[in-house]
Amino acid sequence: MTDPSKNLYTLFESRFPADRTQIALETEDATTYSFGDLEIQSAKMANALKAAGVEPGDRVAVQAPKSAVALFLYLGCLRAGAIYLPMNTAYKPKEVDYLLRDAEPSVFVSDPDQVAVIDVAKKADVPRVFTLDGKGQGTLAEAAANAPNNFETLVSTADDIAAILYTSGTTGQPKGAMLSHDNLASNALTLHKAWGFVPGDVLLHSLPIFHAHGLFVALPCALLNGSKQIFLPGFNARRVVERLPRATVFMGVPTHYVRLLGEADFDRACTANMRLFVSGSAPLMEDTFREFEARTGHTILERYGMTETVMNTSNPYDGARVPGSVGPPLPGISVRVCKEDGEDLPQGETGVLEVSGPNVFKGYWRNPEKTKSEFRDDGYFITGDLSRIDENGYVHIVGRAKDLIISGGYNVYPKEIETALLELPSISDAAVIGVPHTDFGEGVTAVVVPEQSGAIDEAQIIATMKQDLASYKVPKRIIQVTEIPRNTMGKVQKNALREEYKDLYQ
Ligand code: MCA
Ligand code: AMP
Repeated sequence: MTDPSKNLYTLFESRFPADRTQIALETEDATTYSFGDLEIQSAKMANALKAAGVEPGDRVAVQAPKSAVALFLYLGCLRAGAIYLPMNTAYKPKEVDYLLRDAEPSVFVSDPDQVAVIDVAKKADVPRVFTLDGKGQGTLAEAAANAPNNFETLVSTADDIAAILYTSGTTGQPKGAMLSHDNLASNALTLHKAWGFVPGDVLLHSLPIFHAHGLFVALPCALLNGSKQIFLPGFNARRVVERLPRATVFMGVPTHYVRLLGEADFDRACTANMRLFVSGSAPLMEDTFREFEARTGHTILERYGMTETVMNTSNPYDGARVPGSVGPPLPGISVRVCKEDGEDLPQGETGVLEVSGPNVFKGYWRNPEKTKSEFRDDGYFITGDLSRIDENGYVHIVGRAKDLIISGGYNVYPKEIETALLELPSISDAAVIGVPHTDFGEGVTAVVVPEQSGAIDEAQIIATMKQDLASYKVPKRIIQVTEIPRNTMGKVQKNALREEYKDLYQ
């Protein structure tokens, strides 16, 4: 589908407008950067990385706030053939430490304010540590400013790895999903076409750029279209509402849509210029879909994907967008519903969704066993999502075979949180569940048995957990019980707990 001699950046650049003075980015303070600036600044970044000793295939780990310069860094990595490894800015030093030791990057870029994280990187013997702040300033920006303006983008083969994104697992530690230039290029071209991008589109980009949604779905559609992006440092409903009249496309997680509906002036007038709203990363509630339609006249287009596969299915741009469904597979991508043992199920039955196509990643970093266990012999990747395919070929995600909570579009694996709880001397048993939450979709919730009789200090436990865990992972509530319900096999009855606490955040 894509020219294998092309680096993903080269593909983007081939779609930049001939007039390179056209605006590519407008930041929150109304600073603008042209497509010519993207070329020059990404070349400077590539040169700065090379001067810092980065060789093709080296990892460049980044935990920096979103900014235009952070985007130049991503593009510079692609151009230099380095593997871009973004980290959630909420990760605490202990979480960053694990990723650095696993990925062994040759460069780490950190927010200068994160002194403890920088310390961790030095102790992990990362050869070069640079800083980059939310204003795009720091030692990396200085190095780039002094670097040459031109860089010959490395010719990549289709299978060269462009990025590693870590995803946590149901059992163990986070694992790095390796995505090739071709995985990303093929998916970007497919989405750009499927979602009907046209000249003049303006993308309002308020997603983080450390996850697939903001980095591999939203961003490349705009770059391939030669479109301007209104590039906000994060999602803020008010700031989005203020800028929507100048945009045509918005992509967000369901929490973003719930919060937009909370703004009194979010209505038909404010969205009159909009062509497309896309939702994903977590299930969009039918109520949200309907209220959105009633308020704005727009139907949200829901799609479905994973870090390991980028996008798999999408409701149609032209045609029925069915609430509660994530649409048919995208062109060139095949899906099937199987039993846990891999046997195909007849159409209409519920099982685990498996996917195959040029979008499917190359495996987990330095983890061939894990890679093997998540693929079938015929190359299909096992998503762990329980699904059904209806008579029109539309996929419905009806649950998860994996023990996973999705809170505000971020994945939280109960096992990791349960392990952290059980390390606390005050807790003898723990189960972590997700229950309906009006803002985050699911609220991370812990049910614990104290070590000794007497009340636990909920606020104290939450504060302690936040020292080592990104705070979105930390339970919003910790409920004390005398016993955790288990079946005869000793397995925690999470369904019973979810039922019992289903109204906790309503
Ligand atoms: C922030 N907080 C959260 C979350 N985000 N708690 C639970 N779940 C969350 N998602 C907590 C913080 O820990 C903090 O708690 C408090 O809220 C304020 O933090 P702040 O950062 O100011 O929050 P916010 O700006 O309101 O952020 C909420 C958000 C954000 C806008 C919904 O989480 C967001 O943009 N999410 C999008 C995630 C995303 O892009 N996912 C795509 C994954 P405290 O005060 O206690 O410290 S890619 C993917 O899933 C696949 C590939 C796909 O299909 O797209
Ligand atoms: P991750 O790749 O770790 O960010 O998370 C991917 C997971 O998010 C998928 O396996 C699904 O469980 C979930 N997901 C993504 N998009 C949707 C959607 N539209 N509806 C339901 N679940 C979704």
